Amino acid sequence: MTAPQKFRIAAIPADGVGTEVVAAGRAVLDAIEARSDGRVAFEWQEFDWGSAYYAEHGMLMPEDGLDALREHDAIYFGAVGWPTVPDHVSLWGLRLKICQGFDQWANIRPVTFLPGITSPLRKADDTELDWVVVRENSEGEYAGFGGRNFGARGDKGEVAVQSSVFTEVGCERIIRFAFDLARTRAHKKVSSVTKSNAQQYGMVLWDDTFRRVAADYPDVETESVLVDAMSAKFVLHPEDLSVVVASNLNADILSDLGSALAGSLGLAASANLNPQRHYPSMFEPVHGSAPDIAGQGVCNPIGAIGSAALMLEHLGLPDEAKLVQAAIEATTAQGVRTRDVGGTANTEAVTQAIIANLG
Ligand code: GGG
Repeated sequence: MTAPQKFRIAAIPADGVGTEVVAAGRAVLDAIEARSDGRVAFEWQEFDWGSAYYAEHGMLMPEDGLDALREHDAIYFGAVGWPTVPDHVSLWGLRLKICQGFDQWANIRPVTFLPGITSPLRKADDTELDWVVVRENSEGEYAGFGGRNFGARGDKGEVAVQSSVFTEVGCERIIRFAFDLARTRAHKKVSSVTKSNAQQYGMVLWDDTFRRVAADYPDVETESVLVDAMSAKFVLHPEDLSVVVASNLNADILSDLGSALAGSLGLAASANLNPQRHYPSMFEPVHGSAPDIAGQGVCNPIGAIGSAALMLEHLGLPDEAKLVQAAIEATTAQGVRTRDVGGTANTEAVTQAIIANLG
């Protein structure tokens, strides 16, 4: 027997339901390893970073945390955010620190209908929807530039400035990424989303770059749409979309809308990619830590398990990725569903059904 292909995975469950869904994803990957007849092995290292770590150490992850992650082949993340820590502190202290520290500039968020799941957009199991929201993940509204100053707090004299940063390099790389992705799909179309009528510098640079890059892809249909109009289009003409590329904030909002239209935020998977592979990429469900249901064992594990499938694809295991995706679809088709998508099954039951459906 040949030696197994080993993959070093860093697991960061972090906060709330993050611990539950990472455990679910790991169980599915353990099952993939077990059925590989020794061909594939995942070497896990789990990090206890997040809001509980902050309570003890005053930071969400250690100063040298990125060094600890650097040697891994991928990072499997849960969710960050807990009521004891201000949301901007936890987000910037962990998720964004990793995304920006490892230049994971492409955040891929597929939005599809799963069998048996209905939604505000899908009343019956007879329509299809297949989009990928491509989120610029390194700059834009999340550049982190700004400050609060002037006037003592309490006298209403304070001023806050939050600047967006759009670089031509940053715009071009994510737009090219979207076009390259569109070329691999049946519906070869890229919709670019900005609010460039109001954001007259950075988002006009984005639009100009989009037009310039589009000229290199004459085989791909294009459109440039303002974010308000795109929100309406998501609801009214979903069949007209394929790849949707947008800035950090706009894409975050649109992908939540997309996953709600597909049935639940709990279904949405994502990959934070460093496409040059200089650093590890990170895979996580789109949803947050959901403190209202954390610890009850009822959250939907499909977003996290779908993210594990994206990780398998990234690691060069496309057959295993397809197997996991097919097992998710078989499970929802059987009606084994958590309560956010109208079912009664708990997290464990859905996870075990997916494992059983791996065959
Ligand atoms: N698993 C995703 C997650 O933990 N998200 C937390 C969050 O607040 N994200 C906001 C953002 O990344 O824009």
